Amino acid sequence: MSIAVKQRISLYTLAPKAGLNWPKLKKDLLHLSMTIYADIPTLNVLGWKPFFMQGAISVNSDIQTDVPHSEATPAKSLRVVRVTAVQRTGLQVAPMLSTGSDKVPLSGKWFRGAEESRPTVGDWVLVDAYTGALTHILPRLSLVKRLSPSGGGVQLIAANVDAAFIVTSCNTDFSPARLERYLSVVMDSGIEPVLILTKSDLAGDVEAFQDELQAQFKSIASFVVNALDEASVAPLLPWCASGQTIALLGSSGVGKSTLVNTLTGHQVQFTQSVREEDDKGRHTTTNRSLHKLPQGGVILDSPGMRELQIAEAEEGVDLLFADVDELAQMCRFNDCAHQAEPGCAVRQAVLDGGLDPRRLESYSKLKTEEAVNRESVSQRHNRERQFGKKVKASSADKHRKKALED
Ligand SMILES: Nc1nc2c(ncn2[C@@H]2O[C@H](COP(=O)(O)OP(=O)(O)OP(=O)(O)O)[C@@H](O)[C@H]2O)c(=O)[nH]1
Ligand SMILES: [Mg+2]
Ligand SMILES: [Zn+2]
Repeated sequence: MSIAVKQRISLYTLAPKAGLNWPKLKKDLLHLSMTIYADIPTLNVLGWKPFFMQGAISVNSDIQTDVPHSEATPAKSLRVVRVTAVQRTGLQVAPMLSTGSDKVPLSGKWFRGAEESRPTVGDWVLVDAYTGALTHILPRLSLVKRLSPSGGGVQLIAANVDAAFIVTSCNTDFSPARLERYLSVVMDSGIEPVLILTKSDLAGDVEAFQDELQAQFKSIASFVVNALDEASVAPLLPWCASGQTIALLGSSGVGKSTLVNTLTGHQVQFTQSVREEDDKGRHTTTNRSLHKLPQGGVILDSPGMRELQIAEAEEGVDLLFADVDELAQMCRFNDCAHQAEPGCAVRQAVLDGGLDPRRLESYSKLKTEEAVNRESVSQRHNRERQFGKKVKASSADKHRKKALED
């Protein structure tokens, strides 16, 4: 099948006079004349969805879907691939390019600008078939991010995720407040959350964990499993079907990589025992990576998180605490902090026994944290935007001068 509507733009001559960003426009025009090759059956195995085709069409509507990925394409062409890992020097992608490489180096421009404009694991991207360079990131269906632990901006964790397996264990790692952090981030992006408690085989009182899960998160799918045992993780298989992308999130040592190994049926990820004295893991996995599942979906392993500070996840917090949010609408003051204000419907619900004080504490904490972090991220974005404008202006100026000299 070929979708062939060639687009022509005659701005070549107008651009410099109109003060447009000439190098960028030249690059955009170049891509408009490059056919995009998307081997859909091969991409399907990696979690492709028709949604992503829209993004490809917006780059160039000339798309060839009947050329096998392994076949070489003309020099003037772009290939659709998925980012399976991000390394310091570039990306690892699948399927492999016809050059025989699965590496895509990243030029400096991809490290400038807001974090959201950089590629992350799970992204569908376009790569120049001739130079192997990354040209576009296709619009995302979802994005998991947190406040960068190094401070300031956000850190991207994964893109285009359908379901998140939020993993903790039947030991001291289990904490409803910690799970609420993960849930806020995941729900903010419209990703389906699934709570998984591992190490059921090691726990003295599994029922106590099960009861607590039910009491705190009854509307969210949850499972208590032995991650080492295939039969025990079988209830997770409905999320692993073709076209699905699952992200594993949780602290170090909870068994994320163990789940990858059991679900894929292969020892694809290295695992390591936890410290006996406090159940803490040894940060065994250090890179995010994508793995194919026998059921047709793909699963993303990631390093255990020391801390998940939320940012830009206001909607997620409101969704997770929809009951508290609803009560808050009934408070006398619309900026009620639910502390000591008169007419506070939220505190009243706690007094009446209708709202768990722990949930109120968690809600208030996450709301405040999210607002503070969102503000700091937005200030950083503004600074970067200003800086970007300055760089662009000086580069456009240089090109204008050069055009006059020519
Ligand atoms: N008995 C038992 N051991 C488990 C279970 N899940 C994980 N383990 C063990 O716990 C240890 C840590 O598991 P990993 O899979 O490496 O943990 P991880 O979450 O990937 O940790 P990081 O890579 O550090 O983030 C390993 O020794 C696993 O064999 C389980 O359900 N039962
Ligand atoms: Mg691991
Ligand atoms: Zn109130």
